[in-house]
Amino acid sequence: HIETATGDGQSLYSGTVPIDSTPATGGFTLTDPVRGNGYTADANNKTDSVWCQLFGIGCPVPTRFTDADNHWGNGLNTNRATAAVDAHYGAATTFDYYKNTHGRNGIFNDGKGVPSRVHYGTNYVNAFWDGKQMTYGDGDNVVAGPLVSIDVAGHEMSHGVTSATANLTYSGESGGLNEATSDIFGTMVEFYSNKAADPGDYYIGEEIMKDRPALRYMDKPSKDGNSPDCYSSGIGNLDVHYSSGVANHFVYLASEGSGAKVIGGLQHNSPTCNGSTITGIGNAKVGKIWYRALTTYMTTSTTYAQARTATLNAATDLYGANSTERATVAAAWSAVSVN
Ligand code: ASN
Ligand code: ZN
Ligand code: CA
Repeated sequence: HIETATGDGQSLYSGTVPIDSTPATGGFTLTDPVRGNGYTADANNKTDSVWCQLFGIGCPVPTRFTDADNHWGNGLNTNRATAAVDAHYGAATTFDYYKNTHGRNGIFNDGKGVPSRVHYGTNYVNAFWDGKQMTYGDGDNVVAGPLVSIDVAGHEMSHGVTSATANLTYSGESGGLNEATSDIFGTMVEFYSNKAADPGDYYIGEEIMKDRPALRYMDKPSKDGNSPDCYSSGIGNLDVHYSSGVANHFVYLASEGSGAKVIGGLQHNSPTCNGSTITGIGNAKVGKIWYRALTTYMTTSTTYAQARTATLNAATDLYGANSTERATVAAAWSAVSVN
């Protein structure tokens, strides 16, 4: 039988969190037996060579964490296990969100957990999913701190879900929809986590950023200085992290409605592009609609116009053709100029 152990950890951004670990020499190791043995390891500030990235040759092997008493980290990044607590909790919470909300059994829907590695490189200001595993940099502490917040973890692992489902091509309009899907589910995972230290909001990366309030804003994407709030032709020529803005704005409006309110302690203020007023249906329903659209109707080449149709079809399936939910989806797309 598999012996399991329940510990806890002092995270960087989410306060004290439960940690599922496995007994090992010297105490316990960060392997999660509850979620398909996903594990978290230390990249020891090494980076992947081009040979490693292209051919998987000569890749550095991350070191496993061990802890004698199953109380991990101390809430400070000077303890190397602290970022690992956030990453391990992020992987577990993302796994639980997809399983309990959508009936999806892991990123690949095969019941398996995935590896995460922390402390990648030096002053590395990014986090990424490479098709198999999660990688987190420590940031430079000028632009950003360690990139292990719950919304970033959920964002990156959702790239794996997108690849395994619609597989939206990472350029043009489909690329914007791919990026938006990660912002949408990263945000849903943050709401699912529901921790006082990092409650749900529609900002992306508010915990990690040091030189601005957040990386992106779903209520009004143009707050980042680059993303459009409203659709226009040619949007597919933008960087995918900007063309995502219109779909993020759609999800905000459909969930929370237009106008101003404080959510998770942060000011949100969402204008519509057509002067309409929207009443939201809540993000639980919008998350269900987007997941069904992604997994049932979207393909590699889905455009914004086709995403409108995909979500309308999903809303009809889930709530009925004459439902308030479907009408709100239609109104929210129109409110971001996707008609
Ligand atoms: N953090 C970036 C992102 O997820 C890196 C990448 O994978 N493109 O958008
Ligand atoms: Zn992304
Ligand atoms: Ca957030």
